[in-house]
Amino acid sequence: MKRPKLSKSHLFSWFNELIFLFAGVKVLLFHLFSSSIISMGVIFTTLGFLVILYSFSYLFQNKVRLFYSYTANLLITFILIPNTLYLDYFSSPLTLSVFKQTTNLSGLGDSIFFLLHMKYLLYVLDLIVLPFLISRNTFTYVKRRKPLKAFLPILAAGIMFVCLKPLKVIYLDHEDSIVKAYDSKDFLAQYGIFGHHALDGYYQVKAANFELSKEEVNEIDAYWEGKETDGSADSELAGFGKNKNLIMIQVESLQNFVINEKVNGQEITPTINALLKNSIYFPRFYAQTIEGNSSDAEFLTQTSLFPLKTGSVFFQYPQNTYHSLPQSLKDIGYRTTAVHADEKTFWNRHNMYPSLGFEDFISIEDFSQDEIVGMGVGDKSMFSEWGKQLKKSGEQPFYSFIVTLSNHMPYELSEDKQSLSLPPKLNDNLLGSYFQTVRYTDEALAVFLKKLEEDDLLKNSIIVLYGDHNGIFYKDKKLLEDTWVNKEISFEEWYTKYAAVPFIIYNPEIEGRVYDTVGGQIDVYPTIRTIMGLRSDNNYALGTDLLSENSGSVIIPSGGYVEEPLFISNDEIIKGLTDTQREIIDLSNLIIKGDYFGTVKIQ
Ligand code: GP9
Ligand code: MN
Repeated sequence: MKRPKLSKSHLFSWFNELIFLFAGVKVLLFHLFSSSIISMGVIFTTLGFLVILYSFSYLFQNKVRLFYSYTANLLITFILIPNTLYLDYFSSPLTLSVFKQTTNLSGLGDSIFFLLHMKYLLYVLDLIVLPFLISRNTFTYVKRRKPLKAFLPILAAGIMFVCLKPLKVIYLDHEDSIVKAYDSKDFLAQYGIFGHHALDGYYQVKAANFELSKEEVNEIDAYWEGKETDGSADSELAGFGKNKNLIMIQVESLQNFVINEKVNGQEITPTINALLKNSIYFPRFYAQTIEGNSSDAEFLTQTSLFPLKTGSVFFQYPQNTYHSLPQSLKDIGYRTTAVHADEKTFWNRHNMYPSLGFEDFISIEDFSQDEIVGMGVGDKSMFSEWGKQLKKSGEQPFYSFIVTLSNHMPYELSEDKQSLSLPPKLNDNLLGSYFQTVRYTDEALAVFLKKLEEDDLLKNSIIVLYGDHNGIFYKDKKLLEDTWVNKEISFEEWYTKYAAVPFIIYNPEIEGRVYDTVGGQIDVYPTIRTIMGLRSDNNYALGTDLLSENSGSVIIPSGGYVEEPLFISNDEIIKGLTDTQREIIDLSNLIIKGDYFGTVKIQ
């Protein structure tokens, strides 16, 4: 049977659907152009948003209907094009905070022509052709007498699609949040571009609507006023670092128990052990990170505030004003640089670092990438390339904050990079692998120190080194007992000897000394502030100067590396926190959420 030929008017009755089909194709093009992942979450959420937009077209008729759909398509195009360019340039999709941090946009402005490609014409082709076709043809869609009958079920279908992924995450995967974000591309990878903007908008509005009440401001003010001022101005190291360069190295997963330890007669950390001869060394120092892992450690040491109890400060409050170590150094003329040889968008560092006061951020993209270990550039290449760069830049004094990466779970290192010969018990187990990567990072440090010495930078620099958090956890205790210490490790022993991370302050002119004082990452800024001669008339730090006699305890919040919070002092380990200790963490969360330094204490 001969099929009836589609009449022209029949064909144009599908015009409206065609407009949305084009919009869908453009989203697909966006994923191809920007090499963004197309996961099931992306497909369902994007389809859902498109269907919701489409459902509203049932409320209009004839050309008004087409006008509505055309506008929807135009809007989508306006979302896709800037995101494509921004992703190309910054490897991250646009967020509302980008518009607050205009430095990012001006960077793009200079290169906009360089970023435009002919292929992007595909984004606008339909927008050019459609008006022409619409105006040349009659289009009839008479609104149904009861438009809600079509609109409502289609809208419901759209909403259902949008909800599919969140429902799966909560009810099937039993996660407590619909999104787990480690990278600023994660919303996009999990929920597509519309989902990304919806989630970003939700978090931004939530953050913007939080305002500190008068009582809360008073409470924070009273805390600073009541806080004992750091009492170590007369410590022999107070002001020792004045006008010297500061190099702070956050070592991934470095625990204290490997220091001065040998395996099969070989030192695990020969470089660090040698440094101790000219360092003040805190072996009873603890990580206080929560859900933000490395990024929380960075936050703690640079601002002396506790991280958020849930989620990550780097993601949720990158636009705040912070009272921080880099900012204080920048204010007195230091050149401040953060170095982390992973993608710059990882943990949203590219947005957070400028707010912390870092003028430059050197990330994986800036390295030759000739040696990749685990998640990014190997520490040896990183230290060697950055070491060369430091002198070249010629600017002194500088503050260089370096975050290492190679000693990261699961501690995989190719055989040619392994220096330790391990006993059979440690071969092919987590602890043995950990020793190998710790040793690799320690050797990388030696490369860096050698370069600093050659360039005559060592004497004029204070070098600070600490571990960001544990790499071998309480849950791995059995492994340590069976393959390393050959005896049971008690809870107390674990927390006094194994859970600590090192904190070391080195300069060739310092006389080596071990401080038994208990401390934590929150104490880094106040301690370094004293050494760098940065004492100011305010005392905006929740931590304590570890050189002062007020120090000697640490609050370890739960959620990161301990199951229940701990309070550790020079002579006891207490499970759980008192109300006063909890209140300090709450106070810190208020300071962050209310942007206290940006809205109350404008500096
Ligand atoms: C990578 C580094 C990873 O950039 O932050 O460390 P983690 O946060 O997983 O501890
Ligand atoms: Mn880490």
